[in-house]
Order: sequence, then C-alpha cells, then structure tokens
Amino acid sequence: MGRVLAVIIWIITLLSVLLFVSGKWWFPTPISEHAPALDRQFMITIVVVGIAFTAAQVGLGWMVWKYRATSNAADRATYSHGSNRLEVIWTVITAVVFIALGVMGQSVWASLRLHDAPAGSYSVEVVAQQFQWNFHYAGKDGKFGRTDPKLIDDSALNFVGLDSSDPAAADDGVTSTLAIPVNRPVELRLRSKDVIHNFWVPQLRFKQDLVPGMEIKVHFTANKVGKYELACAELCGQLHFKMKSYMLVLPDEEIQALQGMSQDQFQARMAELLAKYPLPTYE
Ligand SMILES: [Cu+2]
Repeated sequence: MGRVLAVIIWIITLLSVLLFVSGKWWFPTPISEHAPALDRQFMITIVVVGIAFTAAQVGLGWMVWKYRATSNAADRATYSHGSNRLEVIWTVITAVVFIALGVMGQSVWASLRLHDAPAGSYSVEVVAQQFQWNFHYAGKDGKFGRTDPKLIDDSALNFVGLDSSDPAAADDGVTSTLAIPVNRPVELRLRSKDVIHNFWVPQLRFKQDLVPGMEIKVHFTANKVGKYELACAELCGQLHFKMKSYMLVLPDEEIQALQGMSQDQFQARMAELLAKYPLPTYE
C-alpha cells in the first residue's frame, strides 16, 4: 500500500507540473506597459516555487515508499527528534528566497501605487458599490465636479454623489463602463461606498482593492485598443458575481470626443463603442 501511495503522490506531482509546463492555461495577452515586467517576475516566482514543490513532493513520496509498513513484526516505529541543523538550514534558505522574490517584485508594484501619476495622466474616479461599478469623468474642463457622500441617491441615478450646483460638475459624465485612452498614463482614484471591492482587468495585469473610507490612487498605461472584461475580484456580497463591467481602451481622439459630449450623447456613444469592439478570445 505504501508503494502505491508513493507512486500516486509522484503522479499527482508530475501532472501538476505538466499543467504549468504545457502552457495551455495561461494569462491572456497583456495590454499594459508594465505587463512584461510583471509577467517576468511571475515566471521567476513560479519556477522557484515549482522547483521547491517538486523537490518536496518527490521527497514525500520517497519517505512514504521507504518507511512503508511491512509484514516484519520486528520492524517497529522509532522516535526521532529530527535535526535542528536541517531545520535552521531550510528555514534560512526559504526566508532568503521569499525575501529576495519580494524585493525583486516590489519595484513594479510600487511604481504603479506609491508614486504619483505622471503629468498629463487621464484621471477617472472609480466608485464601487454593491454590485456595480461607477466611473466618473471630469469632462471637457478636466476638473471633477464636487462630490459628497450625502448627495448619493441611487434612485436619482446620482451614484457618485455629484453636486450639480458646482459649475465644474456640469460637463462631468458618469457611466458603468470604463473608457480610457491608449498609450497615455491613466490615473484611477478608487473609492468604495460600502464594502471592499477589487478592480481587476486580467489583460492589464492590474488588481487593486477599493476600500471604504479611502481614496486609493493608482496609475498605469494601457497600450492596446479594445474591449476588456472588468471584474470585481473581492467576494463583496450575495450578488458579487454580477459585479462586472467592461474597460474600453480607445484612441485618444475618441476619448477627447467623448469628453466634449453631453451626458446623453456620452452614454449613447459608449453603447456604440461597446458594441463595436469584440471581446478578446481565450484559447
Ligand atoms: Cu464587488
């Protein structure tokens, strides 16, 4: 029985490794400037942990094989305290590997979150709520109208609490679809009205929590025009699965044109654009 179990462990290990090596299920084609660096870092991490996983599972199988129950009654179990030296060695190796991976990966992470967005970035306010996405655009004047949580009124479709008495709010647009320019830095100001949500577009290689009471600023540059699925990646309640939308990456002229439109024209044009671009296919 011990031998069978050992072989099963090795087969599961082999199949798990093959799932990754085959490359059949992998990330969708990336569409952001930082994606190659992130993918490279991910690959290094997966190779390192893949080697550790394989070594540990092969070792586990070998132990199961070697110390299997036999028919020899004299073959009794004995107590072993283990080896402190070995414990120290593999703890130190693990710590060094994990800290090194963390240090290597933090530059991409930090560049998108801890530094200010470059000058000339296109800003969008993102307000998440159970269970929808709201995107607030500054409009032609480039200035966001004042918002106030007290003015939020879902029944009047004022999802972000826009203050209509503020002149800067007159040309603002609010949609449930995100539209951003291609090849230009985009800054998102992420907020949540109720619980923690998570902004995730797999092709962007970007994922960030939206936390009630906080405004989290992030920035990135998308470099491929198209329509992409945007999901909430945080289990945020019963209808979490419905909390999805699209992100349109558009030529800058198209974005400029959208900014000059009235709210009605803006919504109509967004619907047209949504219909125009097909979703990327996942092979
Ligand atoms: Cu959510």
